[in-house]
Amino acid sequence: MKTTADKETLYEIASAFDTGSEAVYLEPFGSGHINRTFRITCRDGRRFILQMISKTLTDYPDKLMDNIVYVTNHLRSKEQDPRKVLTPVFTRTSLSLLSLPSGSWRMYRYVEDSFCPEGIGTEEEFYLAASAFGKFEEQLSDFDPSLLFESLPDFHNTPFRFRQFHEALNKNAAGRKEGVSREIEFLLAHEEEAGMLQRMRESGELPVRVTHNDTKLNNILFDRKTGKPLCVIDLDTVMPGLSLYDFGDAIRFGASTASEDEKDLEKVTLNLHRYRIFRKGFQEACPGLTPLERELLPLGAKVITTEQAARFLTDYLNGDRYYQISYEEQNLNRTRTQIRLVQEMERNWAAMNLNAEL
Ligand code: ADP
Ligand code: GN1
Ligand code: MG
Repeated sequence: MKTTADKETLYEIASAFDTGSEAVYLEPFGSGHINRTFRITCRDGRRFILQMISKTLTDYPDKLMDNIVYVTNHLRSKEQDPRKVLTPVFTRTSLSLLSLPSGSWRMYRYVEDSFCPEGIGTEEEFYLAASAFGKFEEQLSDFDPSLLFESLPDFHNTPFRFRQFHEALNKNAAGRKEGVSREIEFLLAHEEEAGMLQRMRESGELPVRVTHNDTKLNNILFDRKTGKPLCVIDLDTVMPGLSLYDFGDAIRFGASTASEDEKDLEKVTLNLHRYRIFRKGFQEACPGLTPLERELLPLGAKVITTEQAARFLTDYLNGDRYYQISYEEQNLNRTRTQIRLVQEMERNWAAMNLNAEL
């Protein structure tokens, strides 16, 4: 939002939605890597989130919004408190998505008196996040996953992510391949193991469920007054998937001792205590997990972290086309932290697999 003209356009976009009164204030909001998010304040004081869905995300933003409407309707049938379910706001012509040449826009009710924990959050917040993501899955366990459109096909299909990585290596579009041979070697050595979950999904050993697929802590809104989770947000990736993806991605992000783009790799390790409390919270909130799913939770963390390293390196090799970056080597730094985290998981593998005290 650089110029006044941009701002005027944004107000026009906001006015297409059924907000009840006119938007009088608008500001960029949040710190996601993919979408552009704004917070709108209307004349009557009510606030909303206006988001442009990134063009890199999907060719079918309308179907993605259908998914979000189905899922939030289902959750709302199980929750009395409106602050506990993300609520889409429709356009004045009753559409969940506004398609414009600038992109695809949507709106949500802003959840007042809420916050997203900073970074990885406190231990308490991380434990509560496990309950919230677990409850989200549990509440959707009676929703038929096949009713959802696979809006981001192969999102956590790790062999597919590795195929994209191989393509990026072959093209070497940004001429960066030569500088990252150690990272490439690490990923190639882990490719076989990283494909295990997808193979077990295909063979039917692991059940396909409705999953969130992007379980970073900042995708949960907490209540500012009580400190308890209110609702799960960022539902773009809600699709048929594996529980192990949701568990694994949360560990990847929230049990690391350093930020995703930390340059000093000595700071990156796995906080086993945080790993255990998240595992405890997730298992408690998801009583329907099968014995095999429970057993493979550590592998979920390792696979998703390896996959994320491959995704970041792919984007680096392609010239930073997918993840927003704020400096030149950010995707490489992100790759390196993920690789270090996988190594730290390997070092702590026995402890990660010990489920005795849970
Ligand atoms: P991204 O895909 O870019 O991460 P999110 O949907 O997670 O986008 O939104 C970005 C940020 O905006 C969130 O981390 C949160 O701080 C804020 N946010 C999103 N939706 C709401 C909402 N309904 N109420 C309050 N804050 C919200
Ligand atoms: C993206 O949008 P955000 O920042 O919550 C990405 C996730 C990655 C994450 C890495 C739709 O999440 O898959 O794990 O960055 N989301 C999408 O930080 O690709
Ligand atoms: Mg987000």
